[in-house]
Amino acid sequence: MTTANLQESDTTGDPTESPLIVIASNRGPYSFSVNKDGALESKRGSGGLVTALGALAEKHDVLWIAAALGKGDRKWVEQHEDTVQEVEGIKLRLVRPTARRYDQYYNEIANPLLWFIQHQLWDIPRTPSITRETWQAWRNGYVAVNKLFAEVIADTVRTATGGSNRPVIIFPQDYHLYLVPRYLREMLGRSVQIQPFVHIPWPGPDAWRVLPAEMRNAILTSLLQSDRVGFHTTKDAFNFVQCCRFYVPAAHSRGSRDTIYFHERRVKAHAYPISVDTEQIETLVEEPYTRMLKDQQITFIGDRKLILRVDRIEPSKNILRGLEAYRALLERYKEHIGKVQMLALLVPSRMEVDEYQDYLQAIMAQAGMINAEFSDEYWEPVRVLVGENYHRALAAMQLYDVLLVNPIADGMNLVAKEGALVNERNGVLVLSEYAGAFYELGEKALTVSPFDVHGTAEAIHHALKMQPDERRRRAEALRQQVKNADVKRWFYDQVDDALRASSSQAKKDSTPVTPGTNTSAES
Ligand code: GDG
Repeated sequence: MTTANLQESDTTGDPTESPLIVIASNRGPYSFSVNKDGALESKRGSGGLVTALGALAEKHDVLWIAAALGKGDRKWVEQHEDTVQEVEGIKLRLVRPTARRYDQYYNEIANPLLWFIQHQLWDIPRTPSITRETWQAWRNGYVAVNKLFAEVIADTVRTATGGSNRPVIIFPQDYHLYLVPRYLREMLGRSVQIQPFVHIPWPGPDAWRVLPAEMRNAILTSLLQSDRVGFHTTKDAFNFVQCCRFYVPAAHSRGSRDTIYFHERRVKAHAYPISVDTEQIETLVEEPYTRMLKDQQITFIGDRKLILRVDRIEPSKNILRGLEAYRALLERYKEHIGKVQMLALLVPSRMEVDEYQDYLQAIMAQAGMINAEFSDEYWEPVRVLVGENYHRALAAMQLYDVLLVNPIADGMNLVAKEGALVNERNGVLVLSEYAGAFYELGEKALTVSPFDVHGTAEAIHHALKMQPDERRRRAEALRQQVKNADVKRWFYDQVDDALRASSSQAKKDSTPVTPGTNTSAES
């Protein structure tokens, strides 16, 4: 859908009003810091979600609500006295929980518990261990911060609509904000569309058994206060339906794979596969800085074949088994020795957490061992670059012969899509069947089980030996797939569905209710 028809859509009781779209996420599109003159400077944020929504919010009437993360953010909020401000075209308001509550919500519940459950990263005999502190963090941190988010969203919506009939669609993003739908419904009633999107995998009921029933039910029944819940794949949506059926007594699916009936309301679980901003990426690769980095990399690679990976330093990305597979490749197929170059571009993430530090140390040790075993005076088989540089990642993505994307679990994995879009060497994608991207790109990639180190080594070998015609055919098909469904489509498909539901809700509200009428938002 385009902006034009977004504004023309016949939506609620007052179709002349364009919708108010509210995005709520933990991390905002900008962060603020105090420069040496004491003034506040804004910096565009990083991460998949911001990459996806950033450009869109600049072009459309979107209001974004996020948490104030650092000192600069808090100063920005103080300066603006909790009002909405426009920053480089984005209307922004920041939520300000206390540092203690934020720490409990983010560092004790969202990341160590929910992320680990949804990526199934447990070492079950030892972790997780839900202690009294975890319960305190749940109640005083996660629940409280979600409630605060809902209060700020409700207040902002009331101010922005001024009691008019303007359609309001609220998109709470990701696992940090699972309880927002429940509180928003209590505060704003059924007049708004609430449509959360879950960016990470949603596993089936068994994975959720590690979460105590009170927490699990709070999450599920809150999401069931939404009008619709968005996921990357139909598998995630199906798993959500199964979890609700299994754990929530009042939830029924009536045989459906994508719908839950909860207290006579219908809640849809729908797949909206996220993608990349193709226009923005095509501009970035043309920038002189990216070109300069690309030239440097061309010199570094020489006439070797490039095996690339680009990831946050994150156990779910399966970087260690990727290195093991590379070692297995060099051991089994000696013909590649000296003829290939592995480049791992790793972006620091959650480095204050012990497990993440240990994981980086293990990666460096593993890479070091491969280099110790196979290098010669002219060749270093693995180069690991740790640091944040998106331009460098885009430069390398243009040059790979093989892109290795082998996560244990991944909501989507935008690197697979960016690589497909910008690569200039008809590179082959070696893709885990547990990345969300598998459902769109799997047929044109070489797919692997992330646990199968031998199979991954074989796939890399196959990719390196693939005939030029087949490489071209696959690369072209991948590129087309990404071009045909970019991030705008992801966003507008959700807006479209929400507007339709909003319109049908408005019609129902204006129809006298007779006993036995189905009160669902969609029929
Ligand atoms: C979560 C889900 C889902 C690379 N180097 C740098 C940098 N990048 C870019 C990548 C890519 C993005 O960051 C990372 O996105 P991913 O999708 O790979 O992974 P997550 O960060 O785990 O994102 C994921 C996503 O949300 C969207 O829903 O796909 O499954 O886990 O675009 O190229 N970005 C910056 N500096 C770098 O050095 N800023």
